[in-house]
Amino acid sequence: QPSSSCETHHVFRSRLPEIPISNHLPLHTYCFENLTQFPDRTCLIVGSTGKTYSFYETHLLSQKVAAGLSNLGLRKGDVIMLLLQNCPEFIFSFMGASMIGAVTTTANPFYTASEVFKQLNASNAKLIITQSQYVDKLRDAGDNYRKLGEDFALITIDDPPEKCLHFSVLSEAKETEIPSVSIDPNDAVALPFSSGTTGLPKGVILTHKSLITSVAQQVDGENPNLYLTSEDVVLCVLPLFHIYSLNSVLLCSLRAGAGVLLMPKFEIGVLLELIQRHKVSVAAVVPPLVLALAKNPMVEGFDLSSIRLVLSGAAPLGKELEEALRSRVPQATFGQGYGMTEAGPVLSMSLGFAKQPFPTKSGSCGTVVRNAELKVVDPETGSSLPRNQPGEICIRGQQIMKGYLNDADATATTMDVDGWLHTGDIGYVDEDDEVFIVDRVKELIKFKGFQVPPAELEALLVSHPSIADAAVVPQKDEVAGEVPVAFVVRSNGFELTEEAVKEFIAKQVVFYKKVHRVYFVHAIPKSPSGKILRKDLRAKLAAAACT
Ligand code: 4UW
Repeated sequence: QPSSSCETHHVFRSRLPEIPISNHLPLHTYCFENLTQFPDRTCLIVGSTGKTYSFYETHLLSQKVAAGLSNLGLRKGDVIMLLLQNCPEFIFSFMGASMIGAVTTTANPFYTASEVFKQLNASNAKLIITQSQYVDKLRDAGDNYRKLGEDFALITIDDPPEKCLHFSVLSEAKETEIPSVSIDPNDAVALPFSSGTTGLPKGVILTHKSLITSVAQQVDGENPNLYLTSEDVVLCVLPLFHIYSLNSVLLCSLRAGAGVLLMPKFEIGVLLELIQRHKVSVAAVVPPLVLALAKNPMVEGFDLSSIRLVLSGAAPLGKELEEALRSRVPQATFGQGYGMTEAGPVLSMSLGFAKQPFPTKSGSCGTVVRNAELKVVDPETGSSLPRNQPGEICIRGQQIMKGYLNDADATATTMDVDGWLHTGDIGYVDEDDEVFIVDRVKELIKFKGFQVPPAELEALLVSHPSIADAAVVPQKDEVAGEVPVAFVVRSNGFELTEEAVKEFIAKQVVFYKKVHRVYFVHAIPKSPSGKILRKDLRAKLAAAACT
């Protein structure tokens, strides 16, 4: 497309035609819009008990929870936090909150107290829905944090400990008591946290419009990019608190009428048994799960012939692993999706999953979703690049976030004035419109697809009295993909061991943010403006690995 200047703009689009998207609706209305076509179909299967909920029941329970939340005083715009492993209550709460115009922030139940409270404070959540085993850590926050009973209430889905309510206060409310609220498409509905391209975790404002657009880009239209039907059973073992599972597994399945098999955690034996028993047809996975399915000898003992699609994403996947998986489940179509929380989250998805599929190449992360634009820019000049030239991937469309919560600066550095979201990923688009990711220029470290923000670990490290300065960078790891390692400058005259540093961090963070190695150095390399030269440190690691 020629532009007003002499410069050429290279913008890539889907091979699928644009479609009309009902993103004027509230998210729950859109997701349950086709309900009358399959009210009695199984919507949710609880893997551990075999209990099921039909689409009708799932909708009704979501309505009851909506009324219950309202009875507790929650109003439009208020935030609730879900601190849950995958379970049906997660779905009823998320959809119920949407029905009263409330916003859900999701967090990892394995977070330490300080990690939970940082998010609780930043999101201003008034209610946490969790499991009793996580309550103890929420009782005594430090003075800087919100207080149970005063600032926020706790509901548990199992036997409530002292000062907690049971989930039945929500699920046994009368669905007729839902207040009528008017919801604007630009109102927030979900508030996942992500560190984006730099800094600490921030609330990512996803609106009704963004999430509907993203789901529609995947499962709507005559030839959906991700073809799901009411005959499908979709594996939900990836945590719903992460946007990948929330959007591409849960919301897409609700919209398309597919059943969702809920597993609270990953255990290979249980997983294989459940795939066989419930005839899972669509498996949404991350690279470490691909590794397990491709390499674990237990797989041979199970019938996985029901699987027709395997979708991987959230971290890079090696070609060799992809090939190994293909030979284990030869009948299945394998492909990747590429997502980023801020992008709503899907940027690209394999067209091998379409109703009328396209051929795809190994290593590809799919093709940009429909009703969106993708460009690849030269990080130095900012100009867009043609096919097969790697640069920073940018995306534009109605699915992307509204912005970061209370952080105009971070929003402005991530989304430019023309509406392009800059991902911090380096990749290219080939002659068949397939996207390949080759590097990551942002700080973010990904451990098995989980976000590890270096800035968070650096802040903890320099809070140690014997540490003068610190930097955290990724080191390649065969199982996790990447692990965080630290470069540490000791304060003058202090003895400090690697073990002591590791332990200091380990007790403050969730397991995947633990520092795996500590390298003591005399100074952290920095640019004249004081920015850590992470590239230099990564190069140092790579060089050390070769010697
Ligand atoms: N290859 C290489 C990939 C890939 C990747 C992501 O935690 P976040 O913010 O978000 C995600 C979301 C993933 C996702 C969502 C919905 C979906 O359908 C899907 O397809 C399977 C995936 O991970 O981390 C964002 C960062 O994670 C990296 C990349 O650096 C991105 O900016 N990443 N997917 N296929 N890297």
